[in-house]
This record gives sequence, structure tokens and C-alpha cells, in this order.
Amino acid sequence: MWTADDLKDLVRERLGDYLFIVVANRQPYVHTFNKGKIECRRSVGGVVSALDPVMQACQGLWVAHGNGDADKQRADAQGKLKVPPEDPRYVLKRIWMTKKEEEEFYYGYSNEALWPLSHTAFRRPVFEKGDWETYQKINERFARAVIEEIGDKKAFVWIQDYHLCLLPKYLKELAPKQLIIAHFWHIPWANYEIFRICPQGKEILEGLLANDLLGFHTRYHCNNFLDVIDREVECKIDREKQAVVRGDHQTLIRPYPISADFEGINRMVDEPQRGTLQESFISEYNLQDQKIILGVDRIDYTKGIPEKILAIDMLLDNHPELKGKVMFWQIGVVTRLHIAEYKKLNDEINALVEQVNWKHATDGWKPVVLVRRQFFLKELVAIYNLADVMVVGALHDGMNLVAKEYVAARKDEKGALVLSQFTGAARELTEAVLINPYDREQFSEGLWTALNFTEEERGKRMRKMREVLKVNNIFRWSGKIISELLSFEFKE
Ligand code: GDG
Repeated sequence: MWTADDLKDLVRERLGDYLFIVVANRQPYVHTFNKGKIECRRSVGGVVSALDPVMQACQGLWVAHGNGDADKQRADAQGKLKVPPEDPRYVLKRIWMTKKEEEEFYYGYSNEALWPLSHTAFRRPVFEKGDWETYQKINERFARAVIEEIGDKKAFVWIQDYHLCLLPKYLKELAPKQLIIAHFWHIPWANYEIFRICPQGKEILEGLLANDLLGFHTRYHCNNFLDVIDREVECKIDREKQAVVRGDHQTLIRPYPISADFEGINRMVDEPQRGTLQESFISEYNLQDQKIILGVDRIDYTKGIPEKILAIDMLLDNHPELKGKVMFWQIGVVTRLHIAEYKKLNDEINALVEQVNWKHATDGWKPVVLVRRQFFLKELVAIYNLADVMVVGALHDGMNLVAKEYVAARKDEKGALVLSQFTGAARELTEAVLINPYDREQFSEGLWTALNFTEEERGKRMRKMREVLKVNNIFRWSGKIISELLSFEFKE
């Protein structure tokens, strides 16, 4: 089983004198103003939890967008500072963007073009010339930020996600012999029929093929990528090695399913604070005396939130005896509100909640409680343990960490998971009740099945899923990628 210490040992033993650089849009530490004082907090999310210990061990460099309102105050003239602030171990180099650049690079090309394109979620991607130009410009800015730091040294670089498709190519052009690059793509990769509509498709593929290693969550996404390459790029595809070969360069294409910090979450379950948190949530959200069906998502049109509310509606239509006894508690962090589609979705969800509550409410009880608030992982762990059924209804999702965190948090082996078959997580968590969120009847049947599991059935399924996640944890994910990355040799 992989641990944080194994990762640290791996990097210490194999890295030698080379540099280790992570490049991501998201930074690991953010500085913000709060009542006139500057506060620093670690960003939430699996990638930061997995990579922060590695960076601390190898004293690497993390290049990211400084998006906090007090970030400039805490960085030097080159945007650099040592983190974590209380025990500085590695360098965070912030790059800056104007509001307009952020609008066009982050909200525009990344999230209005590449995000819907990759998720095949029936939202039309928007390709704006200005967004694409800024996307190129910001990718170049990230490249320069890395190159400034390496001097004449050699470095292993690990790039994260769809914001930085062009970065590998720019980097290799600037320093062809000094860099070995891996890239992890956190979202699905669309099939050719979808991908081919992207006007900048060729440039994006050229960018990604400059990587030495390119990772996706599942083999299905790797195959989609290889099919697209096969049709769009002149090259040789070595199916046995799962590699794309062009001239003397090859890019290995590999599946690496990301996961949750299983042990860390299990430790949080044991903290005495959990009980207190649970009591306060029960009284704050009126959760007493009923079974809880829980949803936790960023409010995003790929997560199938309206589909979940409609499945609950049908469940109550078909089983009115559940009224007053079961509730659907949906926690949703509002994101990307700048984008019109997200605003529309928020309005649609509000209207649906109101409609379903109006239809089924009885004295003092309503079926849907929607909470738009951000919780810390410790709080989420307490919340996961309050839920009889966890429901993930994503229409398409690279992995879905919420499903894995729920399983990791159910040390008591209680609780059941209803999981969309269109998530990467469904490939590993086969003991969940798998549903198609587009099929309302099947979805509501799935909820009914999960609510009615015997204790034995529930325990058996949860135990099996926990065994899978205990081994396939977040450190295994990063360990596998870093081992492969560090096994490449630099060109002479
Ligand atoms: C993308 C891909 C892939 C913390 N507080 C809250 C909250 N969190 C954390 C959760 C979880 C994370 O946010 C959400 O991760 P997901 O994997 O579910 O979804 P995306 O944000 O879409 O992530 C996805 C992931 O990258 C990693 O590769 O799995 O497929 O789309 O860790 O603990 N989440 C919510 N409320 C909070 O208050 N909803």
C-alpha cells in the first residue's frame, strides 16, 4: 500500500540533482484579505493533498496562477515565496493575470470551450478567437515562468489539466534537452465525433504530444485520445506500448485513476470533533428522525443535479409512504458563476427545488434541502457519516472524488452508494448501485434499492469498495505517475 512516506522516499532516491516542478492553474496556498488582515490557507482538493507532501520532501517548485487578493503582498518581485508559511519547504511561483486575461483564459477557453467539449454534456462549447489568443498567451507565460527557474539545470515537470494543453510544446521548444514532462488530464477525453468540432484541435494535440507521458483516469479516455490522434495526426501508434511515436519522440499514454486519501479520511472519522460537528449539522438542517440521501457537488451542469432532484420527485411519486421519512440533502458549492450557463443552471436548480418541495411537502417536512456552502473536508467527513445513501448522478465525470471520499469515510461499513455509470469511479466501485442518470425511472429505482438494502447487503458492498480504495489510494496515483516520470532519461 502506498503512503505519503513512500512517495517522499521515491522522490528523494530517484530525483538526484534534477529539479522537480509542478505546473497547475491552481496554487497550493492562497493569500486573501480578511477584515484587513492577510490570511493564508491551503487549497482544498485531492491533487493538493497528494502533491504538497511530495513537494515538501523534494523541495521542488510549484508554478500556478496567483488568484488570491493578497497574493501579491506575500510574494517577491518574481512572484515567489516559500511555502507552507509555517514551515517553508518549497517554492511557490505565482504568475499573474489581469481580470480580462482570467476571463478569457480560465472562464473562456478552459471552461467554456474545453470543459463542455470534453464532457459531452450537451452544452455547446463556445470557441471565441479572443479566448483562444489569451489561452495561448497564458500558456506561454507559464512556460516562461518555468524556464526562468531552471537555468542550465535539468528538470522533471508535472503539468496538471486542461488549462495547460500548449505548455508542454512551448517548454520543449524553449529547452528541448533539459526537460522530461508528464501531464495529467483530470477530465474525460471526448471521442473523435465530438473532438473534431474543436477549431483549435490540431494545436491542442500538438501541444499534448510534446509530453513524454500523458495520463487519464481510465483506459476508455486513453483509447478516445488515441483514436483522435489516429485520425488527426500523422504518426505511428504503438498499441502494445500504448504510445504515440513521431520521429524520435514518443508520448506514453497511460491510465492512472485518481483517488482519495483513504487513511487520512479514516483518521478524520476517529476525531472526537466529528460527533460535535454531526450534532450541529443535524440541528442546523433539521435532519432528525429521517433517512438522508446526500449529494455533494460543485454546481456544474456535468454533475446531474437536476436529474437527481427529478429522480427524488419520482421516488416520492412511486412511494408516497416515504414522505416525512426520507430527505434529499444536496450540498453544492457555487463555481464559475461568471459563465452564463452556470447562472442559468443555478436558477434551474432553484426552480426545481421549489417545485418538488411544493409538490410533496407535508406539515413541517420538505423533501429537498439545498445548501450552497463550502465545507472543509473534516466537515464533509462528518456529513458523509450522516448519510444513509450517497448519490452521485454525474452525466460524465473524469473520476468523481466525492464518491470515493464517501466510501473512505464509512469506516462503520454502513451507508450505500448510488453512482452514475458515467463516472470514472464506476469502473472501480462496482459494488455501488450503478445507474444511468438520463433514465429517470432507473435512477429512482436505484435510490429505492439502496434505501432498502439489508444491513448485511449494505455491509458486504461497502466492505468490498473499501478494500479497493484502501489499496488504490491517492498516494498510489501520484506514486505511479512520478515513478514513470522519473524513469525517463534525458536526451544527450
Ligand atoms: C475534477 C474532475 C476528478 C471540498 N469542500 C467541498 C467540496 N470539496 C472537495 C471534495 C472533492 C472535490 O471538492 C470535488 O472533486 P470531484 O472529483 O468530485 O469533482 P471536480 O471538482 O469536478 O474535479 C473529476 C477530479 O478533478 C480529480 O481528478 O475526479 O472528475 O471533474 O475532493 O471533497 N466539494 C463540495 N462542497 C464542498 O463544500 N461539493
